[in-house]
Amino acid sequence: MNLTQKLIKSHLVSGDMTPGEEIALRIDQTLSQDATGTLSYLQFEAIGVPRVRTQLSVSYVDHNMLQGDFRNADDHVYLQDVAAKYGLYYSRPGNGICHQVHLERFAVPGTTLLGTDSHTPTCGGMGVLAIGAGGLDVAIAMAGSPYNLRMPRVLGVELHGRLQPGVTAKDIIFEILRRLTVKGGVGKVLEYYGPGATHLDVPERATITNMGAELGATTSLFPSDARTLAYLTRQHRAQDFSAQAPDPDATYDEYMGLDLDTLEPLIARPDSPDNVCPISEVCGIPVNQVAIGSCTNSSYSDLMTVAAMLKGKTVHPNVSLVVTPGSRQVLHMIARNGALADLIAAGARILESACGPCAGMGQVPSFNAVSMRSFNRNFPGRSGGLENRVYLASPTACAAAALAGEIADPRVFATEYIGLPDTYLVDDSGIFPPAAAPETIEIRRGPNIKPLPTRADLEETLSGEVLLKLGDNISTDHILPAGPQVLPLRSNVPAIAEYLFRYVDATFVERVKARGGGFVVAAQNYGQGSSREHAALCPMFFGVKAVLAKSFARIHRDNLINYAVLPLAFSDETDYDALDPEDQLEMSDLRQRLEDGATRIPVYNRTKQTTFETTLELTDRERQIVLAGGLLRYVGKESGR
Ligand code: MIC
Ligand code: SF4
Repeated sequence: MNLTQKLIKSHLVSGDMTPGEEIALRIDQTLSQDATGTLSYLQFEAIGVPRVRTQLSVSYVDHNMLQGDFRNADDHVYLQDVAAKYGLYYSRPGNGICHQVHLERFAVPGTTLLGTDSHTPTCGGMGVLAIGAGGLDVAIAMAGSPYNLRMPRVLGVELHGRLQPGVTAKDIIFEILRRLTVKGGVGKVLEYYGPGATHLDVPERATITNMGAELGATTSLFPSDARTLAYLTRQHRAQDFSAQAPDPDATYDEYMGLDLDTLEPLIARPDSPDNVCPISEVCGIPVNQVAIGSCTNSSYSDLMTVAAMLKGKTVHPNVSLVVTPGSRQVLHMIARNGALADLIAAGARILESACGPCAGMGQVPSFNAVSMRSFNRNFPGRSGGLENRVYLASPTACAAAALAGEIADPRVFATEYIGLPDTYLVDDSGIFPPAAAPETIEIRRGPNIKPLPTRADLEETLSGEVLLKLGDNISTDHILPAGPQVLPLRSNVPAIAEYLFRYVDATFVERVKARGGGFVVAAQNYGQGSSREHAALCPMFFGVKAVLAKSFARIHRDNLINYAVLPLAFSDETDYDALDPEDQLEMSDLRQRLEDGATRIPVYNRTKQTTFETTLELTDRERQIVLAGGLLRYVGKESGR
């Protein structure tokens, strides 16, 4: 068996390990971040379990760090109290980005990890089966239930050779994105192996598995080996190490080979992480902003390498360079060893350890600017301005651009990649353990924390108009943007719903309210990107009961089902072409069809007087969830509440 299959087998609660079949996995650890966490814990509270039933659950605060008023700080207080009361560790604001800190302090090879964030696969860099999911799925895992998913296909990625100077792990994942595109990983786990993998340190592996999210993959995975032991030992956690490797005769459902010797520095152009080309093709484009950080590339090694490149030099006068260290550990270490002073002396603007500009939280570049970022996503509007042109590249390439004032070949500027330190500085004082006397904890809830909206049982007939017709690869940033205006509303669904499709069609909310619902139509890979379940919950809140698309991204599809919004796939993709905005659609006998186990749902187009067919491939459990009006109601019905 390959490593993915081994980890699945050792955590399998039920199901058949045939690709596409539903399986249920025991979840050892969960993580959450504040922007998705508040909703997840409100749901956990609604489930009514007194204590988390995982081996370890950690609640991080890293997204909503701009405290423009009381709302974000209120969420932090709520999360701190919930953690203390229900048995979670709480990583306080300033302690770092969830994925970076989890890798440093908590991830254990050979375990399963479910997180309320799409980049949870970061810990796959350490031999963890780490999966991103909606907050409700994570709440249910915290309550001790297994996580349900379809058995993925395993794509073996065999790495040969060695990265050349100035070429980094980021370029490996760019090359894979170039080959597979943002939908090429849907339904798959990418499992890395081969001689090239043995040369990569854990932080480099984590950069690759992190950005596997941009392929739409279920997760990505490296073995746990001598490199893992070296990392854990330096984190003073050698006791957490176990070797995790595929069997010698392992086979894969699919195969890809990659030669690191010949890889060159790559870059993703606006507006998609798969719009990849060699940096040499875009050298000379003037750059206005460079941002180094995010859960993809803000490790100690990343920032040390950047600091070495900038040491004794000055950032170009036309460039604003911002640096967000990934964790307090990273910031503390570079402060002590002088690298932070080198960054400051070069003119870098140092931000706190958090997601920062990656979630659009500040540092919006100037109008029409070119921003070059070491981040993982450059979807339109994510930087805070629709007109910006955002490029993604390695920290090394970003540092080169900061010096040159234009996109430049990092090999001209690069120094050697700086590997692991002899020892990491371990200070867990920013992580609070659960309370010893949970019964004494009163949970404080700010006035912006509103109750969860619910949905009734699935209706017999759905009817309404096509409110929006969208194209391929609509991301959750299109559906419900992030940024400082919107993120403080994550625990207030009625308020955040006002931003639904704001940058795609500013009239959407007005129209959906006037009609009391309707349908959204899209093409391939609808809902790619983040795990934010608000992108499913807010449409449900306004009465959108189905999305018709050519295909769906995994996490978003699950979120739609969890809120009983039907993800209907066109059985014949050309039917998409025949639909127009304002067409009146109708789906009848729905409950009956679902109860009969039907997978084909006919849709009558009243405007055009035609009928076409959609496919609703649900597992038995998903069918029950939809009929019950969503996962929370299904769980309530199951437990007789
Ligand atoms: C993202 O990178 O898009 C986010 C912001 O981290 C999201 C989570 C969220 O929307 O809160 C993610 O990746 O899941
Ligand atoms: Fe935070 Fe950006 Fe990572 Fe999302 S991708 S968790 S916003 S750093």
